[in-house]
Amino acid sequence: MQRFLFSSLSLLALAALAPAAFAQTYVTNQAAQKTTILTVVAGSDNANGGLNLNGGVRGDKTFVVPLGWKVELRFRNNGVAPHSVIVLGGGSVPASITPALAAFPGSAGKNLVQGFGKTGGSTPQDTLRFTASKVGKYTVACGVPGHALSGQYISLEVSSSVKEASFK
Ligand SMILES: [Cu+2]
Repeated sequence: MQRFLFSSLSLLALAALAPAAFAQTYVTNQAAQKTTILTVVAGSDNANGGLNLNGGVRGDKTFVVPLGWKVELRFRNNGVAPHSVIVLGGGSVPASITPALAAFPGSAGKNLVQGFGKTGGSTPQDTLRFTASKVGKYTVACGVPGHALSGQYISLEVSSSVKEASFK
């Protein structure tokens, strides 16, 4: 009986810990430095046939970043198709995505059109550094032709009313 109780309690403890322990972390804040590290994983799961960023499709997930913070956006591709990343202005997604459409200096990734191939690891394949210098709604998109139009984009909001960055 004692053993059964112990096992049951252990399972309960594990169940309680599991969501926190295994949830993917897409945001790391360094508030003292007014810096946030955002992770963007293309094809993180099978949503939209893999045409997603962090599982988000057509702007249904959003990073919120405090106005004036420095952003380090770490990108990697977990999907089968090649993918890339750029932070664009808000509004409708353009058919042709070029570095000139970057919303902030430094917010265009490399290999925009050809993309990066799948990586098995967690090391970023591309790192974007920019300052969230203007309040507004922006789009984080894949630059490979057709991908954003097919829904491979999420949202990024720069806000003057939040104290740290988040993803939801
Ligand atoms: Cu893509």
